[in-house]
Amino acid sequence: MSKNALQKEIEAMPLFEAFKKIKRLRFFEPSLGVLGLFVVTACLIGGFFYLDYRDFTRRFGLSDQYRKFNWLQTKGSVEEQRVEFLSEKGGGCDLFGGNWVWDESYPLYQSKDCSFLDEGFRCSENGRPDLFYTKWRWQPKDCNLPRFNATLMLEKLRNKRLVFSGDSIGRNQWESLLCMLSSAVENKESIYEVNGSPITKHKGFLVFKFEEFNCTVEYYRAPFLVLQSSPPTGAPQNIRTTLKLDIMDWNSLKWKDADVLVLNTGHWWNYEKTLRGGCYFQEGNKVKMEMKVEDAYKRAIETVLKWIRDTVNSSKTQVFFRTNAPVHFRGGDWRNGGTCHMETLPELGSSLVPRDNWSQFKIANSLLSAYSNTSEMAKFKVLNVTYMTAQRKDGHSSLYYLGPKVGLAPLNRQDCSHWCLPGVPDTWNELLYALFLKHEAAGAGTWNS
Ligand SMILES: *[C@@H]1O[C@H](CO)[C@@H](O)[C@H](O)[C@H]1NC(C)=O
Ligand SMILES: *[C@@H]1O[C@H](CO)[C@@H](O)[C@H](O)[C@H]1NC(C)=O
Ligand SMILES: *[C@@H]1O[C@H](CO)[C@@H](O)[C@H](O)[C@H]1NC(C)=O
Ligand SMILES: *[C@@H]1O[C@H](CO)[C@@H](O)[C@H](O)[C@H]1NC(C)=O
Ligand SMILES: *[C@@H]1O[C@H](CO)[C@@H](O)[C@H](O)[C@H]1NC(C)=O
Ligand SMILES: CC(=O)N[C@H]1CO[C@H](CO)[C@@H](O)[C@@H]1O
Repeated sequence: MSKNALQKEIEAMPLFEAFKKIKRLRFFEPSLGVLGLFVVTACLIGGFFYLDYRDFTRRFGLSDQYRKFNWLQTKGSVEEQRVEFLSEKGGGCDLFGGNWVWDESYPLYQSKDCSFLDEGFRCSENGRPDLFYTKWRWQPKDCNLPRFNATLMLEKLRNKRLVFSGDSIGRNQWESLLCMLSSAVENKESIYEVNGSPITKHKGFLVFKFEEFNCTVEYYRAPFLVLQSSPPTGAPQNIRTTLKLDIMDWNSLKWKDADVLVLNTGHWWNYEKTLRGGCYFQEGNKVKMEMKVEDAYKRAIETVLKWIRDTVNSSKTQVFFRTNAPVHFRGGDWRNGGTCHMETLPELGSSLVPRDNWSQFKIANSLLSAYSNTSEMAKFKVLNVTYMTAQRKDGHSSLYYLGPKVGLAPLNRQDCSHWCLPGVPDTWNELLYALFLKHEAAGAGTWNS
């Protein structure tokens, strides 16, 4: 997108027009201009809040909910009946079925207090005006999650390695956890990348050390988890690279000895990011020219699951496979003007996983359920965030990913796949925290929770 086109886009916005007019006014008549700016700003801000609030109460019958809540309080509330997940009785609870509930005590941190965030996730600092998206807590239906305690988690991670491997949504979650954990560390200088690499736009891997606790929280970029490399010699010219569906990414050598490992893959398994760019699929020595993306995706997940079974020492390593986080482009996708910038509230009633990549969700889901069921594979846990996350169309970076200096992104170039921080990935980490503590309490090596 050229600068001119961007400029045009911005000029198309009435809000900017208004500000420009005010600026001109100010040029001629300073005091009147300042007053005008003040009044208009006040009206705009007031308007945002008024509209949001009305929308909010109307759509979700908040007043009704409060009444219900009061009634429940006097009759012995549902909250009280729920067991604590970490208690002995909480063991069988499904953490992934539940609701988003409004909670004034959120978010868990502020982005301005956390230096471990890509600019692209700092939505509020980049001009996102609403904050509702930071205020939702996940409430499982049958039990209560423990409140996140960064100190406790760091103590449990002492002398350990926690590794995230996957695509940029995995990076999103990793940065969220860095912020959540660092909120408990007074001396921020004591948290650093071991090779001195900067966090922004860095490819490859990053290893952050929490010195006081001698633990590292690491991220490896591996959008496919399996190996992407040169094609075999003699392959046709249009093949630039191949994905070896039966071989893990080379970095997996570094993942397998982690104490906690969180894997994800999904967003890159589409035509655009593979075949279109000359990246074909390979099994053994053979390039499978005809293989469809979905079949390749299935093969790759199988390879990952077999690697967990055969290579990872489950007495040492807790493995989590995070399911895909749905995207929320309304009326298109990232190339052709799909939007999500008007979404300020979750879809509380239902969990609509978008049709788009439904087949992909189904593939991962059926494989993961089948494998996680068999006793020999009870070596990993599914972080089953797809359904809960599908409700959070309000949580994306949308127009607010370019940094405070550049300003808003053009309306037709929105990011409705990554997530603002603080925000939705914090919740994935609260679930990770709960499962991690449960496992620690049970004694390492057992998944009998
Ligand atoms: C968090 O955990 C630490 C270490 O176990 C403990 O001392 C502290 O009281 C906990 N904080 C809260 C708010 O529970
Ligand atoms: C720090 O943790 C690593 C494992 O990540 C361990 O090998 C090492 O011995 C620990 N160092 C100290 C001083 O405990
Ligand atoms: C697996 O990890 C445990 C705990 O760290 C260790 O005692 C055991 O020797 C490891 N097993 C193998 C085969 O490496
Ligand atoms: C994830 O949760 C959904 C909804 O509760 C369920 O239908 C699905 O089978 C679960 N998937 C896995 C892999 O556990
Ligand atoms: C997993 O096991 C449960 C009970 O053990 C069974 O009800 C369920 O159908 C199984 N799921 C799959 C996908 O095999
Ligand atoms: C939005 C998105 O990623 N859509 C993809 C879903 O999967 C199909 C088939 O794999 C692709 O063609 C779409 O591009």
